[in-house]
Amino acid sequence: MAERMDAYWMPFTANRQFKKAPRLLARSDGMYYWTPEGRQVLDGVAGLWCVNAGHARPKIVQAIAAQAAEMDYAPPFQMGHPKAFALAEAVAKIAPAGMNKVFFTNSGSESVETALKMAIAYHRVRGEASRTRLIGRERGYHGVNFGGISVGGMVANRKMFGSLLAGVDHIRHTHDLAKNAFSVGVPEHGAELADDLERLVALHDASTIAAVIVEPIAGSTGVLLPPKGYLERLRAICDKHGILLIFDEVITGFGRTGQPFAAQTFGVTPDMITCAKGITNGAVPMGAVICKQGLYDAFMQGPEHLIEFFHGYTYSAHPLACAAGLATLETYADEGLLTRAAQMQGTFADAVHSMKGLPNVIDVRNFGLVAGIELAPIAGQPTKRAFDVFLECWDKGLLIRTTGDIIALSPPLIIEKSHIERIVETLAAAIKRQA
Ligand code: PXG
Repeated sequence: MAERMDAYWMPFTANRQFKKAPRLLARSDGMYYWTPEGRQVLDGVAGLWCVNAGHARPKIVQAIAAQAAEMDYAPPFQMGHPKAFALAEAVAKIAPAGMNKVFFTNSGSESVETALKMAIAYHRVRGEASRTRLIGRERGYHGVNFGGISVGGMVANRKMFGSLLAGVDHIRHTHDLAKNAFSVGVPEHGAELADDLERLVALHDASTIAAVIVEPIAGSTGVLLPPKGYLERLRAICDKHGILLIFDEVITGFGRTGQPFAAQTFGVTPDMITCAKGITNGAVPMGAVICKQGLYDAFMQGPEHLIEFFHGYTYSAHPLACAAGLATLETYADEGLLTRAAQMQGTFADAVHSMKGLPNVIDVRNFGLVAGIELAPIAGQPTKRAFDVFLECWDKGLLIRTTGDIIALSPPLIIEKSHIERIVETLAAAIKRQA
């Protein structure tokens, strides 16, 4: 096995450790994966926050197969195909009111780059070319491209890669265990952290700032929830200073929080939403930027024969992705999955909060069908305790995700109570074993 694994340089993986003891997945259906040996593994993380309708859904499988046979590829520049328009319309229909323009990409990272470029260009086409500064947040994750890691706030993702984008700054993150540990749903304390944006406006001047990008719920950095009132306050400050607000909904989009988008769940409408993952149920790579009519209109000036936005990808609105996306949105609608997290969140919250009191558990937090369980690190060996829990769960037939010493759960939205019970039983036993 070892030689045959040599060629593949695996992403975000401890390659040498993995290749010594590989963890392989070979098949998937519904709530489960199976290993090549046929061992069943319960999916506690919807693949990687993307398989919201569960695996191998027939409608999606058939749509992809049929599209591959009918038309494999169509160029997206100066050409179009019907499913691209249909999917854009379907996405706009479930997006927050007024957000009705959809630009397609192939991943969350590309959606972020697209949104950041749109923001800077938007100000320029309106005659405010000095607004080029981008503001992110500490502990933010916005994918791995240069714009995304520049506005992102994960040191390991940034420190190796030189000087990044110029003209970026960060507001403080909202994670405060001293005040908010074991909150059920959004935490009480910390709305005032949004005022940190006023500090950066005072430092840089609003006339230099194009946009602020935040995740409504930060996923990759360990399920960091927005304090009550925080997102509203951020919106108000952006409005006051003419700054665009971008919600990175790559993980919160498509039902994770109990509404199609977290913007709707939290009642705060940004100027742009970046999304990916759940748009195709993870079955074909795809991302999108959803924006307000006014933002699009600002570009639709000048001679009609000229390209308005010099940006796009060879695979923007790929026919297979569009077919998968349409079938995915139909599946979500048929089964009420975009609001199912709201129905299941009470059961899920009770189950995950039952882990309070287990050894080394210093926080449990939840919203919709997302939970974070934070463990005290082993002295001198950060990340090890959580990763050992991950390995133990894998051995016992449960897939979870860890970041630092935080365990994240984000199961498919089709989850039933019995799956929730099995996830929590397996995880609790693994946490106890690592004590
Ligand atoms: N923004 C956010 C908020 C994300 O969560 C991306 C952008 C980038 O998407 P792509 O498709 O380029 O990977 C993400 C991706 C984890 C984990 O462990 C989460 C992501 C990726 C890898 C791991 O939580 N989210």
